[in-house]
Amino acid sequence: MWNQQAECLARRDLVELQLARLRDLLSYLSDHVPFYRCALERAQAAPASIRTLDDVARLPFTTKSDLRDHYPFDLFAAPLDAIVRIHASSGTTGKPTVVGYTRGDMEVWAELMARTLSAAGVTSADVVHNAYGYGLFTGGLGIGLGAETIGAAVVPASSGFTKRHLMLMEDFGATVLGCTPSYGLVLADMARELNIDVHARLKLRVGLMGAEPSSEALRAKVESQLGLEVFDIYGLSEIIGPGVAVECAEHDGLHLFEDHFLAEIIDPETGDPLPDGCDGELVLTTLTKTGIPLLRYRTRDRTRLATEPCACGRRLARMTKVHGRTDDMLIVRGVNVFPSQIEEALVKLEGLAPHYVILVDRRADQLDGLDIQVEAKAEIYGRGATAVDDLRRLAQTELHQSLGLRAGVEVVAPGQLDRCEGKAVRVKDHRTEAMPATAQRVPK
Ligand code: DLL
Repeated sequence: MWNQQAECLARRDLVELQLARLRDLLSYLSDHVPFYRCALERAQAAPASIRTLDDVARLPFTTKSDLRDHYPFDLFAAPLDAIVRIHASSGTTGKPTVVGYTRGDMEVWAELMARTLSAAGVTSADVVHNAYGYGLFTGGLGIGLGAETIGAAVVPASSGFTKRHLMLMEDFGATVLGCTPSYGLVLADMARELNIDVHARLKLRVGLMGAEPSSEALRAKVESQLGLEVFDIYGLSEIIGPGVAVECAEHDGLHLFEDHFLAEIIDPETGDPLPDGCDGELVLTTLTKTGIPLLRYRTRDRTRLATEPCACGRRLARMTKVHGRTDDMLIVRGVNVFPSQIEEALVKLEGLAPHYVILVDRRADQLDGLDIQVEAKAEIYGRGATAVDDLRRLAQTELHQSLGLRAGVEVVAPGQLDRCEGKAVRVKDHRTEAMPATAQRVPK
């Protein structure tokens, strides 16, 4: 264990620590973030009035749209000259959700990532091939930070170039692979296609795989094909990035780093807290962050919490694998995509009618496919194939720019797509059909 004292703290002591940190957080937010000062005043939630952790239910929630409404820096609690890193993830409009880290936050993140990697059995003797994207996404830099903190050798390979990953992993003797579970399968399939005997030529033993929901069936496949043990890692950029929760060798839920994050499960419809063991939406409060601390952040991820001690010795609560979302966010090839972003990109183009369908499926190469069918306006369609094809290419470029992801576009004749009575069914996600009900990827 990287930090035995924190991870094995008796629950009574942990609750006391969380309560003290929560009160400090409330004072800090009132002093530094006008948005929270007003929200806490409205809720009449002075720090001293928070006597037990149950009182957290009186505090206001924070949502992704609060971050969007305060784009880019208005929810930051620290001035820009104290911020040393900025990350972002996609929001429901073209504007991303932005987070800033102070030096202290980077230290906390390094510690939590070291704890994450240690829980998966990574040590300074390992070579960590990191195929998560480096950039605004927190995956690449976060995993890299943890590996360096532990003293492992990190290979910042970043995403893409599947064949090159296989070559580097073999040549550098990688023992740990970091990537999304779906990309793990892509690597395994590519190895098979190239006749690379993974078990003989690669030394992989641990997979750090998260950033998207995955089933136990997918885990088993990746484990047998790549010859490694998969550890599910969970996190979100708004809270810190990866480093929120991780599986230990027991693989009986993901340990949540509760000394830094206060977790609740709520009913997504009513917002009411639910008892341990109930399925609902995970809500997280950052207890130690100073750059952009968040109070009761609605993750929209569905899971359950258990607080019984784990056989590994950790006393931290465990969450079950995330098995869905309470909003319509899709995760396509590891990228968060909101249907509203697609609609916005399409309606910008004069020649298109506002009738479209979003199709998501798993292609033969195991990567997620994203295709959009959209109707042309009659006057454009009447101009013939070249005009329609020009429009298709324009739509493809617009979508690529807005989503940061390539999507196939088919421009169809006016009136060709089904019209729905009532709510339009815009998203057809065929990936869910191949998954057990407990591990659906989307709609989440
Ligand atoms: O995905 C952070 C991360 C990077 C986690 C690398 C693990 C590994 P975002 O891009 O902000 O951050 O996306 C966060 O992804 O709310 C979940 O819906 C989903 N997600 C993340 N990890 C898991 C997981 C990163 N292990 C959103 N299982 C979250 C299921 C996950 N869903």
